[in-house]
Amino acid sequence: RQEKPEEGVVLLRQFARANGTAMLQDIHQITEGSPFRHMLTPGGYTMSVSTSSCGTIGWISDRKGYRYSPYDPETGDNWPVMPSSWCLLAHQAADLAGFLDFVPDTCLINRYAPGNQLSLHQDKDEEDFNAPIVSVSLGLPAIFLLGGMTRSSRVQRLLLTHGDVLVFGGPSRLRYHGIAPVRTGHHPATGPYRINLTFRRALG
Ligand code: MD5
Ligand code: FE
Repeated sequence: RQEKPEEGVVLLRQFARANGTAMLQDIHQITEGSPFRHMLTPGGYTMSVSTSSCGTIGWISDRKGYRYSPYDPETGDNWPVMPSSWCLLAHQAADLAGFLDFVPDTCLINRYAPGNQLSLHQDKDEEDFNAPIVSVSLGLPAIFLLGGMTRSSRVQRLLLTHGDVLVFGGPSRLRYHGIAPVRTGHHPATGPYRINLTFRRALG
C-alpha cells in the first residue's frame, strides 16, 4: 500500500510492521547506552518529546542551538551503532519511494508520552538536503501534520500507526511538519508510548 500525499512524500503503510518487535528490542539496547532524555531548546524550553540517537553522529539541542554531535553529551561517549537491519530498512523504503542510494548516518529516536507533541518546524540541520528523510512509526498512533514551504501553509493531517513508514525528499524535504498531541492509550508493542525513528543523512 503506497500513498503519495504530495510530490516527494511517500507513505508506505505497514512497511516496517514485520520488523517492529525486533526494532523495539534494538531500541531497548540502544537506550541502555544512550538513554532517552528531554533536550533543552535554544530558547530555554524543555522538549516534551524524549530523544536518543544512534549512528556515527546524533542530533542534539541545548542553549547553544540545534546541531549534530559525534558524541552523546549526556554520556560523553559515541552514540550507539545503528543496527545494520535498520539501515537496510531505511534504504529499501527510500528506494521504493524513488530516492536511490540513501545511506543514513544517523537515526533520531523520538519517544512520545500521552499529550506530547511536536510543533510545526523544518528539518534543516543537515548538510545535504538532496538526501531524503525516512520516518518509521511504532506503537501508539499519532496525527502527522504535513505542512507546506511556509509556516502558514495549509496543513494536511495523516494518521500514522504502528509499522507505517513515511519518506520525504526532493521538493518536500524542507516542508513544515509536526505531530499533534498523542492521545493516551496502550499499544501491545510499546505500552503507553509512540516511538518514531527518523533516518537522516546529516553529513554530506
Ligand atoms: C516524528 N519527527 O514523527 C517526526 C518524523 C523530527 C520529526 O519531525 O524532526 O524529529 S520526521 C518527519 C519529517 C522529516 C523531514 C521532513 C518532513 C517530515 N516533511 O517535509 O514533512 O517524530
Ligand atoms: Fe522534523
